[in-house]
Amino acid sequence: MPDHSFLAMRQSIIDGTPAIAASLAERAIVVGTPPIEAINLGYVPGMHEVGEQFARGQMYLPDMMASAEAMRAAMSILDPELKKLGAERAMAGTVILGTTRGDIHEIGKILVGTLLTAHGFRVHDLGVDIAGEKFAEKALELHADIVGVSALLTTTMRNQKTVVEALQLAGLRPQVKVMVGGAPVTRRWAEEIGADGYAPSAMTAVVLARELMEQTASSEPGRGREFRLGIQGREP
Ligand code: HCB
Repeated sequence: MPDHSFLAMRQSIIDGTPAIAASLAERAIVVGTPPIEAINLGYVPGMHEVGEQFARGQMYLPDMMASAEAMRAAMSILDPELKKLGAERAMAGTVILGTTRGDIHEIGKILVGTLLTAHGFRVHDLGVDIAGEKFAEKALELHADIVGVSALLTTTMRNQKTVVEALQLAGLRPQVKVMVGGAPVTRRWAEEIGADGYAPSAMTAVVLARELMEQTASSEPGRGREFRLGIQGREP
């Protein structure tokens, strides 16, 4: 796909125009652009620009909401295409995803869920503003291998720690790995709160999830069998 198409996608996010964002996504599919390229080279850079303009006071909350709507419109077209890849694969592991308590940012988390699904993981998305205990309850119910916690605000990232604590309290910590992410989150923060890993993007979240499954497989041989079947597909 030519560069100007990616620039148009980026601009549709900055302008907050869902109809244009969606029609560019449809066009991308028709011309055979890999959905992940459209996301990474077109739409996500638009979202980053929006964040920067908001920080500089050049954009306001309603503008940011319109941009989020445009992103969702594009994702609603690209998401099913990405997920089709996962349907052809063996199960790689079960992941519970959610945005932490007090935080309603969901776009990055949805993207992580889509790519994990595309790479054979079974994903259960709890949504936004989720308390630590809810993560633990669902992890227990679905025998999750990994819990992925998103936080976009410096004020809510500390709630990622409450997820680790809730899993500990439920006695699940030995078998459930925790990965954290979100704009303000760092590897150092992940270490500080006792998480098993940090991923700065959806692509690296897939790589990390696979590494975490490998760790589980080597510590519990029977449990990793599905994962080893699952990694036979295309690399992220
Ligand atoms: Co929001 N917001 N926002 N916001 N927002 C940010 C996050 C700021 C950085 C903007 C800024 O000031 N530059 C800022 C936070 C500052 C801070 O705390 N350091 C901010 C603020 C201040 C606020 C409000 C407080 C504004 C207000 O009300 N005055 C408010 C808070 C509401 C709340 O949560 N309680 C608010 C509201 C909103 C919305 C509702 C308008 C909208 C969200 C809509 C939605 O998600 N449905 C919004 C948006 C869109 C943003 C920005 C512009 C984009 C976020 C986004 O979608 N990024 C964001 C600016 C920015 O982040 N640069 C801004 C794109 C995705 C693809 O990236 O980082 O989320 P991502 O996810 C990546 C990555 O981190 C990783 O993979 C993802 C995919 O590649 N990842 C994981 C994420 N989670 C992971 C979990 C894992 O386990 C592994 C990897």
